[in-house]
Amino acid sequence: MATAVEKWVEEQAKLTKPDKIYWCDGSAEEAERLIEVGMHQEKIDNEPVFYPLNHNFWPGAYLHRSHSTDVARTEHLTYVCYLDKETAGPNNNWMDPHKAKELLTRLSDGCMRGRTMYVLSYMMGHPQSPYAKACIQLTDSCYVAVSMRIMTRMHKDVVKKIGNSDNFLKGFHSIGDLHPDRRFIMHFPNEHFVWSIGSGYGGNALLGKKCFSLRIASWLGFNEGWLAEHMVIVGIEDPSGNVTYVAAAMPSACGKTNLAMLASVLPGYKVWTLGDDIAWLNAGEDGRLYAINPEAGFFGVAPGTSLKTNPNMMRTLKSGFFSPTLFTNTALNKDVNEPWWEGLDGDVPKNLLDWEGNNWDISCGKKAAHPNSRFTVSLYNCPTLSRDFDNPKGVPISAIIFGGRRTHLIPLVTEAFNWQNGVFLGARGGSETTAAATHKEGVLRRDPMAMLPFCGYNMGNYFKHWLNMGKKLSLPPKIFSVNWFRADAEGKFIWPGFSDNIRVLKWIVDRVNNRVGAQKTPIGFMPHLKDLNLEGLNIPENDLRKLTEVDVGEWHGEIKEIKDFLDKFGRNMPDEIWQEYNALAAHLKE
Ligand code: OXD
Ligand code: MN
Repeated sequence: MATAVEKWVEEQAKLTKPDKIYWCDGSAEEAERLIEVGMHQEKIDNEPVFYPLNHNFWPGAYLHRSHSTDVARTEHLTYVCYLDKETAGPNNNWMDPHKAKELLTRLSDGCMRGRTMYVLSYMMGHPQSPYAKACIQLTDSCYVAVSMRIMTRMHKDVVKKIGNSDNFLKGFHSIGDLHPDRRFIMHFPNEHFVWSIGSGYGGNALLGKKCFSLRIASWLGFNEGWLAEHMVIVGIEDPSGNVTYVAAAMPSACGKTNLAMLASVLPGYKVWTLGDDIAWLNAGEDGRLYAINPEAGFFGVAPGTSLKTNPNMMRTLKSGFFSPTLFTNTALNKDVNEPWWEGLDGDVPKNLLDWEGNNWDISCGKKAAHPNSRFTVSLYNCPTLSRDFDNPKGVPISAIIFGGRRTHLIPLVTEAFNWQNGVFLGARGGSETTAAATHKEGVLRRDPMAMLPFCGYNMGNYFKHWLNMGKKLSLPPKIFSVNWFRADAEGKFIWPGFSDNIRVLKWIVDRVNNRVGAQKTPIGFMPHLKDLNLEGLNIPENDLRKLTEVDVGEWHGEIKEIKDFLDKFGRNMPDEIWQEYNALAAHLKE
């Protein structure tokens, strides 16, 4: 008798009519074969899917160029489908599930003709973790199949583990004809199902990532009593050898990957990496909050990555221990066959092909690498990987950090008064937009907990759920906000960022361990400057003050905007958030 997995695969094959169905086993040999297929058989716009790079300097590395209209997440084509619109909330595009299925059935009919359907079976989370989820994704792209092997724990045994049950997350993916008019990333949270067609780009196509681990998982978490968050997980070791675990939420391209493997400038401090993008948070029996990273790889933004900004990522990319490593839409240094991007160490090479494969000249005024060009590389290649990365229980979180890209107003670091105040702090967060999604860059948008594009249900209920999680914890983490991006009058960043961010993390660790005091302000606790280790920095006194100031005049504009945003959620917005809002407004008046 066919299992639930087999039946589902058969149904999808009947609809999509692939030439071949291939069940991936997740092995290294198989990945090599799929790379060969991508170099010599499968094509995108008549171009190979993979180009080998110089393996002397970049072991196991390949370049992939995506379709030129398919280079970022397309939030306007991303939907969640519940029977009613209110469950989706104003933070999501909504479609009736019947209508969505009708539309996608039409678009998927015969979409894999002439192609291979790859069946990927994988775990999000360590297979032995009680918090892990078994998943099956179908795809007709060898790029996606190879990427998923890097990003997840892919193994043929997952099919055995699922056995005859239907307890698995289902993902259907086809590149379709790659036309943006026929591109949809459709989520059916109540069926644990994602249906994605028309894009081969990371966040739209690697369904284990944003689609499962955030949009579907956030809904599972809401119903099952846990949280799926857009967060880095790190352990911060202090000079006594004590490790404090921290989870930090930041919107795309705000430096989460750099934070995840920060090379400390403070002697005796070390950052251990557990994840750079997603955390699943569960209440432990001891009343603490435990985090696992459901992923096993990094899908990071290449531009700006260098030995100066992120030496540990450069080592990760050149490790070759777990192979392959993929580069997507970077430029290519023709002379030496190496990937290149803006911000990489050294001079700009003379003979570059841009991300579309055309000869590039610096005078053209365009970037050679796409601003959202990416690397896909295994976490096991990371020299700072935490020993607890594979711990099925996860790690106990002592601090939660919310960050954003704000050139004005938001101080370097603030600590919430308590859990409820911290949930409000996360809820009122905003950030200036970047190239990770297709929208105008540099515009301020509210992005609560950095989850606006990823919360798979009504955010009013999401805030309620956050408040309830706090009630389950007898030892809740402290909650902080950080902003590395405050600019001076000339628009230059005041704070050096990158490795120097350890100075702020140290203060957070000191607060968590009750080692330092703080000053109380209307928006939360802030450091006394004497408690921030600023040795070796040369920040003018005036600018330093800016990093920790609360400009009441400017805050009046901010809280008006916060109110407009919170109002959108109407009766779904919990009273506690309004209580916090009113308290902040009153404090600012005083
Ligand atoms: C990502 C994103 O790819 O947030 O991680 O866009
Ligand atoms: Mn992300």
